[in-house]
Amino acid sequence: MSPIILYNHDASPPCCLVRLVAGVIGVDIKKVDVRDIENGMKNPEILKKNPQHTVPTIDDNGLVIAESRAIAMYLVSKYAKTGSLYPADLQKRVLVDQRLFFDQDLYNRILAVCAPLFYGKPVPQSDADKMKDGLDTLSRMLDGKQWLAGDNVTLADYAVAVSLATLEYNPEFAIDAAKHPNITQWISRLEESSPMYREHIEQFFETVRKTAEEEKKKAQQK
Ligand SMILES: N[C@@H](CCC(=O)N[C@@H](CS)C(=O)NCC(=O)O)C(=O)O
Repeated sequence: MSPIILYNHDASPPCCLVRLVAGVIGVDIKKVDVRDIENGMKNPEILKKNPQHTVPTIDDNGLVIAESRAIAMYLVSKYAKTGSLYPADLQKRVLVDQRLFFDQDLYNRILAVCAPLFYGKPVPQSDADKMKDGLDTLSRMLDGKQWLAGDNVTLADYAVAVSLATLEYNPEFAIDAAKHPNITQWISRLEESSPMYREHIEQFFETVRKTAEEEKKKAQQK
């Protein structure tokens, strides 16, 4: 058995989710860093593997999977020692699934307030409003709850936390603890839940800050 290959970019939030989950469950991955994120996944050989030409993509001994949340579900289902991150019980699992689908939408809203930075453009008010509406929804989901789906940390918590970490690209939209205490308290709980989580998320924050600075400079030079 060869190690699992991860087509990766360190500044990519969905890649961060895969690295984080692999780290927490203790599965070895071999990173293949795709430096040019726009073009690097577009050669014919890679396109045959992943027509979406996105990172993250994994290749587990010939089984190729794209989409970070699908990869995370697969890794936990196949390699985790316990099922708590993605429970086998259908009634518990569907709650995690629901939040993971919610996260895809939330991530797109977050991306819409971060991506303009790469082009030196302002954030349209409608996108800012949609993102804030997403945070309000998340805050309601966490009302009176420790975790997003059930009584313990699940993939849903990790996925949404990584989406929120993406806001570091545009700190103007950082979570306001006074407005969203449910969210900031839940983030603190996650940080306390596992040293591996903390390690990955801190590394990601650092990479994002560095990348955001570089992109800002590039946009100013255009
Ligand atoms: N929904 C996908 C999104 C993946 C995605 O958009 N990845 C970006 C990098 S963060 C990418 O590969 N962009 C290059 C492209 O789309 O060609 C996931 O969660 O894996």
